[in-house]
Amino acid sequence: MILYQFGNSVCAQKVRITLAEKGLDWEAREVDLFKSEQYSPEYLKLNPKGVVPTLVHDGRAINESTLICEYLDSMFPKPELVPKDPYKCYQMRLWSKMVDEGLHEGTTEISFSAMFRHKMKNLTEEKRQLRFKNIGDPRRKDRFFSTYNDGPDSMFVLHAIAAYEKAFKRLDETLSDGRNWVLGDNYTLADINLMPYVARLSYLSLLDIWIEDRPSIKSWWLRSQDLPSFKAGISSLIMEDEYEAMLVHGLGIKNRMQDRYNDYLKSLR
Ligand SMILES: N[C@@H](CCC(=O)N[C@@H](CS)C(=O)NCC(=O)O)C(=O)O
Repeated sequence: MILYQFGNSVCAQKVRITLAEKGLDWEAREVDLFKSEQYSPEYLKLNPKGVVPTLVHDGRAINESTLICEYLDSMFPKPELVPKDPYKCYQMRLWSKMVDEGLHEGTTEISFSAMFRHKMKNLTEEKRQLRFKNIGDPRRKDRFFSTYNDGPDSMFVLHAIAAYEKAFKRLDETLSDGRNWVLGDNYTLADINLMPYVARLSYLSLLDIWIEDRPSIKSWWLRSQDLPSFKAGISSLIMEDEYEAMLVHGLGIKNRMQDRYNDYLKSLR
């Protein structure tokens, strides 16, 4: 089993947690996003969107991290991460959908505006333009451009703040009956899909903006970090300098993020 990934990328992290849960052996192939290796003709054959991760299993390429995790669960059913009960399975997929339809882009915008824009500034003009050009997706280009130019003032950062608020509000309500995990006593892909997106905010030191007054989420987050699969899939694979970079860059935008969050909450009243 081969996983095409890029070190600290959030959607590769959820696949790595799932692989660890299933106790599977796999081989990593790094696709350096800052060298635009994701747009090489060979990689585009495996992943036409030019994104990581891609899992190659039995000679077949499987795309989309959420679908990769579900695929792994169908292929290797133990331990069960997708509930058999159809209603619970539907609920699990609603959480995955929320991650894919809002949190994923939100994490990208926040990470770009905090730190990746600085990395992009160090690229040559030619390499930077190649990264912006990507595979001809104007939406993605607009988002990259806006967070590169405007950092935490980008309109897309506001979208990110709103997406996280919606997710944390729902998570808080869900956990308020004292359950340990999103769907009850056992963690499922609903939890695993969320973990990397909460981890990124935490490593950027921005998580408390949303969860300061949400103790149920704080407990869920502590439980998540304790899982051996979380350590194997995320925390033990991040290098010291990456932790340091996330902390420093996150702190650099924290005040502005807090102000924008407060303004957003006021706008809801
Ligand atoms: N929906 C896709 C999203 C994949 C995605 O956006 N991956 C990011 C890394 S987390 C990526 O490869 N970005 C390419 C880039 O930054 O150019 C999935 O879940 O697999």
